[in-house]
Amino acid sequence: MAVEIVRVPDLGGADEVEVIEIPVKVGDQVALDDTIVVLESEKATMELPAPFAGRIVKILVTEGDKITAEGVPIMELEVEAESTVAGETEAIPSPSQELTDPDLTPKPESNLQSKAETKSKPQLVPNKPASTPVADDITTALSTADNTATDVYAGPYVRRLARELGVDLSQVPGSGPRQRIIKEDVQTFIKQRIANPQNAGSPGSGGAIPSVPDIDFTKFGDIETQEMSKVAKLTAANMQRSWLNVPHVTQFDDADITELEEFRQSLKAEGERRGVKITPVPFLLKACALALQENPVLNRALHSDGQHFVQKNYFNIGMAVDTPKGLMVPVIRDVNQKGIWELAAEIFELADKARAGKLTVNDMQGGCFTVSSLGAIGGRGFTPIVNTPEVAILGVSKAAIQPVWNGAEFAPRKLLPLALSYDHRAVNGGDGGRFMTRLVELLSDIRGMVM
Ligand code: CAO
Repeated sequence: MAVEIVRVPDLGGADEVEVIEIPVKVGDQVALDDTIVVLESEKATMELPAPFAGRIVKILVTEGDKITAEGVPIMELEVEAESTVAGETEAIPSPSQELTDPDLTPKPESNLQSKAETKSKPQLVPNKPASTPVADDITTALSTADNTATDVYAGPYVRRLARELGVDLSQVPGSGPRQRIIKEDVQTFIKQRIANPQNAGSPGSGGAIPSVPDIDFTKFGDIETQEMSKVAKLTAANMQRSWLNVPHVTQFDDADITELEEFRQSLKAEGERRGVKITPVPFLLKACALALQENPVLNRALHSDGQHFVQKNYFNIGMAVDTPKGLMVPVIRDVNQKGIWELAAEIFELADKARAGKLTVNDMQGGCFTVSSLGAIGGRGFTPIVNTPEVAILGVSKAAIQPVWNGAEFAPRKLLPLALSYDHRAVNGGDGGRFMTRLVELLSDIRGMVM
């Protein structure tokens, strides 16, 4: 037995690589070519294979370590003497072999990567996300994780594992840095599927979804096939995931915004001076944040273990923006702490950035709740789809003046139609009703927003 040091191989031209995954632990027995470490540069991922079979006795790096030069020792492996190849590794002789086995004499300059190299050299393979995390390049539209089969963020090791186990990675939430799917995520996913076979989608379980047949539309007329944008693909994947996973309930109400509108009109001149456009949306965001504070049930997420809720004590709200490339949802942070002018300016800035395709991943992360306003476009109501892992979303339609009975007569009032969709696993009708009632109250009498 000898202990060999595994070192970082040629970095393939990268200035720095990060240790992003260590799929083994001390004591594990590994076979030749088993992946022992996954390294990631700005643009690529590299799996480091075990250069020989053996037992891991020490791991010298941790996830997140940055490595800037080849040759850095990363692991010690205890191997059968005959399974090593002279000159390929640095060997630490075990006490019993120290002076007897010339092949195991320490060779400080040797590089363990070379045996694997002669078989199959670990290579940097194109990786996601790209170095500049701009929404268009990366994988974010409605939610921050792109789990479509071709665009999931996972290394080759995890992809192979998923393939072997028959796991569709687009269904697996990533818990690694930047939502990277790691080995443990695949394992947890399988455990959950075993524990809840009804989720598995097998035909007998009632979970299977019949596919929509392909139709040759040319039989009926002229057609053209258009490439979907990345954002459109992501939106489609995220919508389907939410639609299939979330038991949706939508409830409706109208807020009387007559006074809010008068107040808003009175702010227009000052808005012009400040260079800020005041629309109903900042009032909506503010009212939602306050209603969320008072009804925290809507400000939580379901834990993937099926046993816990994750209660969020911050109030970040996503705002759906209609852009030429598709639907984007930038997030406005700490809405409860911001004033209307500040919110209006931020909405304007983020909506502009979204339309210019310049949102970063950071701009779209961390939402607790989403507001989707079609008020400027029109329509009397719609049922929004929850932006998972959030548990509720507010759909806002176009305000219109309508006759409202005030006890003595019908008076013309401006009513804003609201639709609240929520995940019934996390939010009960009572919670939804209380939230909506409070929201309507706040919008109908904005003095409540400053009290
Ligand atoms: N009822 C009536 N009028 C409304 C309104 C409402 N609910 N909401 C906004 N308006 C008015 C505004 O007041 C503004 O009019 P004035 O200039 O006279 O004040 C006008 O409509 C245009 O507003 P806007 O679009 O410039 O700004 P906004 O703050 O209303 O909306 C944003 C910003 C980003 C939400 C919006 O531009 C947008 O992209 N909406 C679409 C969201 C979407 O696609 N949702 C669906 C998602 S599911 O597919």
